Amino acid sequence: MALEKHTIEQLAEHLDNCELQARDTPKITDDYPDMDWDDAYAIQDTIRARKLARGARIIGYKAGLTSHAKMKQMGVESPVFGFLADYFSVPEGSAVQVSELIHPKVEPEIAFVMKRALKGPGCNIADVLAATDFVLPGIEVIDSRYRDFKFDLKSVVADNTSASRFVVGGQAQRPESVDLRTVGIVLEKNGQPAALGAGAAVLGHPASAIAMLANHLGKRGEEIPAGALILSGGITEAVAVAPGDNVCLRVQGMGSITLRFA
Ligand code: OOG
Ligand code: MG
Repeated sequence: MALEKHTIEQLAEHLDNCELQARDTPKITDDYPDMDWDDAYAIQDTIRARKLARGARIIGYKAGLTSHAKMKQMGVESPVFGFLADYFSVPEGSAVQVSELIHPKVEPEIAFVMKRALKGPGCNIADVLAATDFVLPGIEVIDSRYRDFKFDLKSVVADNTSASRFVVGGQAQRPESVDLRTVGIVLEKNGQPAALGAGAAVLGHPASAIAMLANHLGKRGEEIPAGALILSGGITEAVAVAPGDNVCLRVQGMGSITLRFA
């Protein structure tokens, strides 16, 4: 660790407040260029502890930057992991208030719900599928706290990987009844296709993102608990949204979900 404990606490408070007050900030590595990976995850963990102390529950995890489209869009080259708090979840078909956010973008994702705990190291796609209860479509609303979405990997990890809101829905499927590599998706904005892709865009198979998450947590002595909901990462580049927009994600064989922005 390169940062002092009080600096980690101060940065966590700053980023948590930026989220709650919908304020942006320059990326934190501008002031702390020596920050290391442990510091970045320690800041994220401190943000999680602050939310738990305020009464939020942690319901799962997210993987991010798991597709080439996303890595290219953000100019980075490896996946990152964050947590999902209960209040990030919005009901299917409801309206997200843009005034509560900074500069939201939507991402088409495949969500996993686990029936058994999964602990790395050594987890692979087969282990993930065997531990999965069901998979279903998800739209993640990301909202980096960094000005103009300009960040590096350590800054984005500290900022809980831009996590903000998400919706899951459509028709859940058992993992053995869909081929998540070839499953096609269309993300529509105001009735027009805005992005299209297939599951394999996420690390060859969306379950690889879950395996990487389990292996990442395993290194820290943690595991994915049974019942966790996990977003496996944007299949396409993220699409900016504004008040008045209607977004619909259609996933082959898994129905569709909609979200409005007001
Ligand atoms: C980081 C979060 C990326 C995904 O699915 O790739 C992410 C960002 O682009 O702000 O959630
Ligand atoms: Mg995402």
